[in-house]
Amino acid sequence: MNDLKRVAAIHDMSGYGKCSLTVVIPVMSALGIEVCPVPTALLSTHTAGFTGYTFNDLTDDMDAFLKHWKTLDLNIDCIYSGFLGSERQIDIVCDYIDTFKSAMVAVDPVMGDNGKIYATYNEDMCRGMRVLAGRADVVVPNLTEAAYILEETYPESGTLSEEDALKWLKKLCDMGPHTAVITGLSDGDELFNAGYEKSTGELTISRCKRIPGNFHGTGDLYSSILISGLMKGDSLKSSLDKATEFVYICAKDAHDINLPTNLGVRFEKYMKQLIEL
Ligand code: PXL
Repeated sequence: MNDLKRVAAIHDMSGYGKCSLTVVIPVMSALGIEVCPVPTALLSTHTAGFTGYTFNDLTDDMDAFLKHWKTLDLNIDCIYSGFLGSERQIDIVCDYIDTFKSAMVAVDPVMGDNGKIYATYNEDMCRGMRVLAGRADVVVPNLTEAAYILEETYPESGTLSEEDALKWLKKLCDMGPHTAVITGLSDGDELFNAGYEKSTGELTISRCKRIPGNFHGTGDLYSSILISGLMKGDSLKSSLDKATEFVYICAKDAHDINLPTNLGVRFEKYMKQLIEL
């Protein structure tokens, strides 16, 4: 019997500066998930902290992948979307959701960071992302993305109290998802990730020591571990804890060796630990 869970991973492929598929594929595979990539765009590097990168939009291929997959006897357990390259891609992700009706839909609404939207995003895409987040079962924004989705003001403090995080998480779930997680909140010298499930109505918090620096690709790393856990039936608390701990290990490593933040973290060195967490 094939008991591997299978994810359609809808993210870009950036050649250098680890993020998206170069994180999603190794990390989810290590955690025992079969990854079927649906590349949204092909870039020479990611867009944060590099200039002059190439960007090849793969919207037509995403459509063609789905057309072909529809002809196969293909079961998808989870549709997991991340960085999208155009407004039409948001509609295509919705077509995947309509096709693989029993799949869990996990949306990491990769739109921005530190209160700012990424260079490749525009207002129409933000509107589309709101619609897509509403169709998700699980949504995993950082604070910037949560603010855009909820049309809330990005807090000047760059974070939320646990009490406000709960309010925002409930609002995210009011849009459709049964589970919402806001990543990268902070509280003094601690970082926390906050989760909420409609079914229990409880706030779930995972904490670690805050490492200075905003390391690229850690959002993709976090979501990939969290979603792998949820796909395997682990609890929200255990999935949040595992993702928080592993991202901490990788961020600490990057900080300790002064790795430039645009290069992504060295998760490769800690894969064994990831599996054993
Ligand atoms: O990790 C988020 C991300 C993914 N893909 C591309 C990006 C970014 C963030 O900048 O540029 C291409």
